[in-house]
Amino acid sequence: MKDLVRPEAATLLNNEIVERKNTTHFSRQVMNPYFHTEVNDAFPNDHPVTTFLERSSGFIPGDSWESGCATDVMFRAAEITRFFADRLEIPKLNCYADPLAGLTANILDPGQIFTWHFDTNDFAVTVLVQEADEGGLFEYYPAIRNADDEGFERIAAVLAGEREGVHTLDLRPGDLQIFRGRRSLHQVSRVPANSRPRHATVFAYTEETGVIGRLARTRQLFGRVL
Ligand SMILES: O=C(O)CCC(=O)C(=O)O
Ligand SMILES: [Fe+2]
Repeated sequence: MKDLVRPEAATLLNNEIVERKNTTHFSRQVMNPYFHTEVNDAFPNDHPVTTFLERSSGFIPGDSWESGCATDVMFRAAEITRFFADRLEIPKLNCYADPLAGLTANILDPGQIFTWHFDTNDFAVTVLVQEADEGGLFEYYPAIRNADDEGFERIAAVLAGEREGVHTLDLRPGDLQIFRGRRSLHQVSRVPANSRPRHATVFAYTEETGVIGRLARTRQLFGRVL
């Protein structure tokens, strides 16, 4: 949704990121689209499970945002979650209850990339609040897998550089998107070394109440658990 967040509000969200940027947990690793980093001998070499690509971005964790700051208000406001639920055609949307992964900002500093992956939350809402000078593009292959078909061949092709089926969004500050990252392979392409950092606010939601992330994933992305 283009320009859903007004320019002055996008600036406010970005300022809240800048104020908390020192709490970002950056990690650099090679991982497969399922966030695994260990070789699995049960799969051949060119299989998505054994294809490891660089992720070098960072997250500002959920406990960096105090209740009542603009980012937190936007994440939790009943009017807004109602609006998202209507767009998704589901009865109700719950804030992802994970204290670190529920409300985050995704930071790509110069040189960084968030490679192809699937999310574990049901729905994510992102607002780009500071764009890179070039690169840092959100790219996705909609519904590349479903409950009956892991789509390994299609995924392997995208990981090898195939562009067919891949959509690229030309996001601008204030654009908001809702996506089902569990089924749609997606990435944020590399931000060049001489660019401004790319900042995106990320709101995670679930259909069930009280959902939290697994310990191993939490350690991997946030460097700690609560
Ligand atoms: O920064 C974005 O636009 C998307 C981030 C993302 O894919 C994620 O946090 O899982
Ligand atoms: Fe994602």
